[in-house]
Amino acid sequence: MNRFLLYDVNPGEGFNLRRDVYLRMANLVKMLNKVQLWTLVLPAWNHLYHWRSDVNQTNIPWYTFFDIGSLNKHVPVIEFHDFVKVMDGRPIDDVIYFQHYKEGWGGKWVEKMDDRECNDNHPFYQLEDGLWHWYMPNITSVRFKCVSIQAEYSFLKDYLIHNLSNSWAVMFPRGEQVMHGEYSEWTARRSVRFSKDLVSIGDKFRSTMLDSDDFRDQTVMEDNWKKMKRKHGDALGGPYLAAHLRRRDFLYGHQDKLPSMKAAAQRINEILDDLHLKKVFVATDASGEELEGLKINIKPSVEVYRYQGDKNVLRKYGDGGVAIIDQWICAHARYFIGTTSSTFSFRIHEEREILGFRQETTYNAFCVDGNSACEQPSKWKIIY
Ligand code: GFB
Repeated sequence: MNRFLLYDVNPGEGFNLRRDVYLRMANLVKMLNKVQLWTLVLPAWNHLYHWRSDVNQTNIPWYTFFDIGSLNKHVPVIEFHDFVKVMDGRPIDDVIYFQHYKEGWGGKWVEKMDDRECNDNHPFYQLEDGLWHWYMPNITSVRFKCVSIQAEYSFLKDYLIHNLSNSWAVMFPRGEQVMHGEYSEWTARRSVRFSKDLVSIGDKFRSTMLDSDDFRDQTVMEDNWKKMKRKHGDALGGPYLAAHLRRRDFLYGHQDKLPSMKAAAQRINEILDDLHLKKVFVATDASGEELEGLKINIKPSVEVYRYQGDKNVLRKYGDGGVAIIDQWICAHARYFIGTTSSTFSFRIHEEREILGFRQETTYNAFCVDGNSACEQPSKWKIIY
């Protein structure tokens, strides 16, 4: 029997943490497949808090953003809309709603999970048909329960194989509640490649605006990620500096870590001088007006670029697609500097690690004004 694992993430979480939760679930499915045949159902992308463009951004399949063939080389995956066809009206068996222990962690890390009363309001409700329903159309469940958990994803392997042995499909709506685990996350991470369409839009921007192409930049990739192994220093990068400047809600949540636009421009000027570069690519969620505050403080001899998808790109790939194109361009720069604590910047670090950049050119972050020696991002060395 082919069994299916569905998952989702707390609706408030952003795109790049969701990508991280995918790694945990994919690795769980990897472990399960050593014992039984399991397929991971990719949750359709629905309107996220940060996606503000005036285009329809609901029920977006993963192939819009990622290369499904590459994901499938790590574990069997299926798009949500294809799973709905497989279901053919049949309910799934179990929805397990993970939550914290209400009483806290208890000071000592032990892996555990227990059936508990639900802590929060959740979107699941039982109707007269006896089935559990929620915001996903066309999908119901026979059983629902809340489970308090503190564990790595590997802890769930035995639970799924033994405790839920009769379930053909199980859903974890709060996948972010389980932690990373024993498998090398890098294998799963390497399997998450961007869709060829988005890569090609990013490459076109690199070549027309930034004099950047894979051959000269030493960033040619193998078609099959399993065959790609790079050492630090193999990649050179295009002749531009890339900066990720996270603004908007970060200005409130992380104001102690964010530079003013003036300070960011000063730092950009310094790096450009050091590296003798004349172009800077800025990825940001800042408003146009805020970005002007940066530009006026960058040396006049420097060309400043930002990628903003035209209407067609936005309609087809949404804000998620534009963000990926930004990340792709940042990943190919000679030098990258990002925003402390932003998962958007973290995903760029990983992309550059896969491409084989020297770590000094990747793990850099802007400092808050007045503290030029702030803590820099920790280095996550690729392991093959
Ligand atoms: O990706 P994300 O989870 O990263 O959320 P953080 C930030 C979102 O803002 C991205 C947009 O997914 C994009 O939609 N965004 C940010 C950008 N920077 C850029 C950029 O340079 N270019 C483009 N095109 N879009 C966390 C959130 O954000 O911040 C949490 O996940 C919470 O929900 C926390 O809001 C404060 O880790 O930066």
